[in-house]
Amino acid sequence: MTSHDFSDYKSGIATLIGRPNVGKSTLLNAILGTKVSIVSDKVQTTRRRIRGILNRPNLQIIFTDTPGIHKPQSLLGEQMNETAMESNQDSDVSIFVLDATSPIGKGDRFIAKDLPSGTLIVLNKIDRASPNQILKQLSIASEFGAEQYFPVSAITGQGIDVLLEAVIAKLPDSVPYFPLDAMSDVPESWWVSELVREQLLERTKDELPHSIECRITEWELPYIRCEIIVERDSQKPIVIGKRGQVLKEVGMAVRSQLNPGIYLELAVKVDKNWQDKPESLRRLGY
Ligand SMILES: Nc1nc2c(ncn2[C@@H]2O[C@H](COP(=O)(O)OP(=O)(O)O)[C@@H](O)[C@H]2O)c(=O)[nH]1
Ligand SMILES: [Mg+2]
Repeated sequence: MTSHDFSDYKSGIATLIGRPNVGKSTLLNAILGTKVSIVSDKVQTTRRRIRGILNRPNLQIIFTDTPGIHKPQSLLGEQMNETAMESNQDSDVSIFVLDATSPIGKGDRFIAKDLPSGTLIVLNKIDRASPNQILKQLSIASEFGAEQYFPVSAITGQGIDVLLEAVIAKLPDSVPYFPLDAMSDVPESWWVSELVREQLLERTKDELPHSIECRITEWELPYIRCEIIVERDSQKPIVIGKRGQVLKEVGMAVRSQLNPGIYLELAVKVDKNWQDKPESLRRLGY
């Protein structure tokens, strides 16, 4: 970095905040053009703060994806809300994401109460909303008194460039926070455990997605061992599947996203009510 001239450089943190499932993680991936945060149709997929880094000549934006703010039903849930609120207050640009396809309600208003000034409001999923619906949602959102409003689709990419220009306009003059070739602050081993969890979310339903956590217990490349933790004995066979079918599919789907030659072992373990046990949360790194 010593050879760089950072006299005309901008860098800052932009935080994505919003209810679960409005598309924050999908939007982050769309902005960066690469997958840094896992996505699912289940709420509360994102449990920790994840940073994705956008590098352009003369600027670096550190986008922060946060867990969706929700009514907490466990100690983990409470911690997730705190993480999200705190990172939003600490950022240079606050981006509040709303869903064009579902009613703006109590959950959104709860978050809107604490928005920093200068917040940008994004109305996502416009690919699935009619022009009338988009206008209606925007007019409801106008009560939040944001500085600017951006209808976008994280899936089709519509509106993303305009949003990005607005974020750039708000960046302070600063040297970069991260190396110029960094894409995210997520350690590789944690990323692999997230990919495992993403595949499991896709294959489970009801309350099971919330009960699942994954952690890497061995990392001796090309050998990786990932433990899948569930909350009840009865959940174990569902995650394993008939004759191990679910685990087999999960393993294949994850390996296809990793460097060739990786050997991934998956093991399922029960830790009763891990979401409410401080020592379990600590062990899992929350
Ligand atoms: N149609 C449509 N679906 C979207 C869009 N953005 C996200 N989704 C879907 O909404 C669901 C939740 O997305 P996710 O990014 O995990 O939401 P998060 O909880 O806010 O991070 C997933 O099924 C996404 O595929 C969008 O722009 N259009
Ligand atoms: Mg998410």
